[in-house]
Amino acid sequence: MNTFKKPRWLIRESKVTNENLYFNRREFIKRSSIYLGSSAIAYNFLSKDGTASQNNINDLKFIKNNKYNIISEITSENLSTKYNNFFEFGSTKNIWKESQKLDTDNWKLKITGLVEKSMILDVDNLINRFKLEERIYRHRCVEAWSMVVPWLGFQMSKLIKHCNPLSSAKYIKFTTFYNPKIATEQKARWYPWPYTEGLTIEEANNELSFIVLGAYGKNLHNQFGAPIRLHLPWKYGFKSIKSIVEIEFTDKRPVSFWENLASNEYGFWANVNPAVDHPRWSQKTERVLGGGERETEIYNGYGPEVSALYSNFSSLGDRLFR
Ligand SMILES: Nc1nc2c(c(=O)[nH]1)N[C@H]1C(S)=C(S)[C@@H](COP(=O)(O)O)O[C@H]1N2
Ligand SMILES: [Mo]
Repeated sequence: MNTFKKPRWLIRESKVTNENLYFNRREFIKRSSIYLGSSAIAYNFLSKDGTASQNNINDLKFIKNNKYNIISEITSENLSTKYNNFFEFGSTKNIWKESQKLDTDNWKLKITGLVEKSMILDVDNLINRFKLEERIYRHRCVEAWSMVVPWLGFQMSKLIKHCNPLSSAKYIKFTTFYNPKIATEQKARWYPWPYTEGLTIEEANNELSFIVLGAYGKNLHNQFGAPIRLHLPWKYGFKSIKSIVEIEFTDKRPVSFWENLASNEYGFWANVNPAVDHPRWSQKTERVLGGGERETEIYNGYGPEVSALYSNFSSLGDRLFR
């Protein structure tokens, strides 16, 4: 069992309320610089070895969204950035050095498919338009390990609105970059590269669906899926696709990378549920990065936010959770 211990700095920050979300421009600049300062204090003590060998890691401005701060210990940056799944760079957890080869400068995000007008956005566009907030989310990998990360980003619903999807758009398909020259695992022909993922429009518009551009107060580490990834805390980790180059609105349900490889093990929905085992292992508990074990919760503990999405889906049975 996990003992829920609040880090000291979180208790201090908890004085800050949700009002901070409703700010005017001047207040934003003033407050965000305060957070910038405090984040530097908070995360530097968590990370013992420097990040000097990693690309382009700079502090970012953001506001805290305390609505989603879970009462649990944040995984130290040193652990969460050294234990990653990013199969483009290798099939072990130790890909952080390999992933530094990814050049994230001048990254373009294409918006395509069933939208009023296709668009190309860049990272600065996104940050300037949508502003960054910090959300501390639980992450539960289908392999039964978990972590807690302070992500920086914005609610996906804001981006969807900006894209003006047509009413015929029912799903969103996300695609990761394809560049076998630097991501050498992409030379393996038996994988259906590039990595893709999908959501229904309703799921993508849920308040929890988060476009991530940073973590631990800084812009995103390459191994976390720089410069743009998703985080969907109620779903198994493989749905949270990294290093996104394209968001396509479509009327067909996308077939994701893992579903394509093994649809009986990794389905489209992949909602966390301790009661539905993976065909090869139990999902009842999870190994917490940094130590300990905890009981896995349905929807990874986010049922209040997301269970209504699935109230008419009982006919899917276990498919909803695999
Ligand atoms: N493009 C891409 N996205 C990906 C993956 C991947 O291999 N490639 N792995 C997924 C899996 S299985 C998990 S658990 C998370 C891991 O995220 P983390 O390395 O930030 O912990 O990313 C997901 N997104
Ligand atoms: Mo995963």
